[in-house]
Amino acid sequence: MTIFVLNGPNLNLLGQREPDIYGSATLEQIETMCRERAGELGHEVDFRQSNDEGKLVDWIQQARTEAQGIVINPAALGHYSIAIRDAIAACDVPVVEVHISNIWAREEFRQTSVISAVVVGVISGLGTWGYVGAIEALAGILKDR
Ligand code: CA2
Repeated sequence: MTIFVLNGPNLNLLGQREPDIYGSATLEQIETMCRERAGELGHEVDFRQSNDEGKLVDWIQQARTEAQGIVINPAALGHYSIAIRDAIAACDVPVVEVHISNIWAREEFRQTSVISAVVVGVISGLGTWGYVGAIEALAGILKDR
């Protein structure tokens, strides 16, 4: 079974700037962590990043037929993108929202997520471990089905 791990704008910069907020791991290292844990649980990971909102919407739509679940760090889009929210609401596979930082402990404009109400759950503030936790949760949810 395939899990899409989708990453939004600027996450390609991880590991290069703001390590105090986002840690020192690169997106490539996060991909390796996800792939390894998913493999142990019998799943494949399709790991993607885009700075383009429309591309993320396309990938969420694609997951309907090509994946069994989605882990998404929508980055800043999570705070305002109704297009991402609508795509998730229509995608028919379980979605877990991940944020590396604790969005509720940051600026007020980051404390709202417009997608949280249409995902199965949210992990925020656990650093890159949040991605691994999301993979584990999805594997459990898919097993229970
Ligand atoms: O904590 C998270 O994972 C965020 O989704 C990361 C987003 C931010 O807009 C959200 O509020 C919380 C930012 C991703 C950009 O990451 C950077 C990494 C290094 C340098 C600059 C940006």
